[in-house]
Amino acid sequence: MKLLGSTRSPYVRKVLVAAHEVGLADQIEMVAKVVTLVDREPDVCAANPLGQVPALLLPNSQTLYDSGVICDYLDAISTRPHLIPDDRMAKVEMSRRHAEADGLLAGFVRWYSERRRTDEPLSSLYVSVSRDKLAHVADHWDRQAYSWAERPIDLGFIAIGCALAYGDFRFSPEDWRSGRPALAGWYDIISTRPSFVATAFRVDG
Ligand SMILES: N[C@@H](CCC(=O)N[C@@H](CS)C(=O)NCC(=O)O)C(=O)O
Repeated sequence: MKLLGSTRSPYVRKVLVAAHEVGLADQIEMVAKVVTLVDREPDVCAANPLGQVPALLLPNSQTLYDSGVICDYLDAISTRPHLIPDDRMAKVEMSRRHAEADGLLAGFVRWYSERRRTDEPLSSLYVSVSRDKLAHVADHWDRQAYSWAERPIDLGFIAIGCALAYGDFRFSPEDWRSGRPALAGWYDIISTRPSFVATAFRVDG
């Protein structure tokens, strides 16, 4: 399987962490593709009509996207304990955490592009709204994180770990840990798992 993606994309990292956790990382070859909303890439656009990474090319020429669908697929073909619960209500609860993390990531990615824009100065309203969203989501997680360490890893926890890691990678001055000891303590545990260590963000791919 070929994964079109970049080592600086949090969505790609989510897929890679999931692949490690379900024992399929060695079956995935990463093909480096860096894209942004305004920097399109022909191979990525050919694989995914949205022009986004990650996109997974399967040996039968099928292509899968987005990151959640790819994780679903990897979970389905794995013989290891699953990242997506079989129990329907447990799956709903997991999907909510996944959606929160993906929502925060979407905000981060937009905020990062806004910060890099050179044609006009950064909008202070835009920054304050983005900062506010980060605070609300991180506070919400901090209220629950004291019990997370005892729970098995799943796709929702992987997504939250990747979102916080992206906060460190691109927004370290925002210091999401400050005043959130439960969340920081939980992140210290999840981020030392081999799957997270093996997939650290890098700016060279
Ligand atoms: N919902 C998508 C989001 C993926 C995404 O936004 N990827 C970014 C890179 S981190 C991208 O490809 N941006 C280019 C674009 O949006 O056109 C997923 O979960 O895979």
